[in-house]
Amino acid sequence: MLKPGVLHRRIAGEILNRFERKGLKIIALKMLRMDRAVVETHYAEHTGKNFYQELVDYTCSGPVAAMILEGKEAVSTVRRLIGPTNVHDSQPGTIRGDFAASTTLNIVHASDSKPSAEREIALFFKPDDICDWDDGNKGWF
Ligand code: 3AN
Repeated sequence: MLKPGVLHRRIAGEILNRFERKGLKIIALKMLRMDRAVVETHYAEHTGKNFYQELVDYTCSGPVAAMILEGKEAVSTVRRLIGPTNVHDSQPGTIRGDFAASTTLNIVHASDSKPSAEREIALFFKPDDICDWDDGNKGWF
């Protein structure tokens, strides 16, 4: 999920491009504004931490772009492309390493396991929103 800062900064294409050129396949994509209650549930594990309020406010501050990316080892591949949560550990070349200076405002969210991906996909998408397509590239990526 591209958080509001990405849309504000007009870098959505740049970030999508990184997933695409790696060979991940976009099978669903939508823009929406996240409901505050949903965001609070989503980040429930961080309730009470000193960055929680800023995190929730940021995530609700404008539109987000949610997507489903498909590919071999997609969860770990995406996590490597975005870089670690702490932006000071994020290497140049990763999305957070290149575009985020604040860990709380670290501009993207990515599921950290297959079960969390399944739960989060259900939060954003209906089955009809998912467009499974085959370009016949035979795994050349
Ligand atoms: P990730 O987004 O890398 O999966 P989570 O799920 O642990 O990391 O944290 C959710 C979000 O909470 C992060 N994307 C970041 O915005 C914020 N966050 C997590 N840990 C910290 C921290 N120690 N200091 C500031 N913000 C944090």
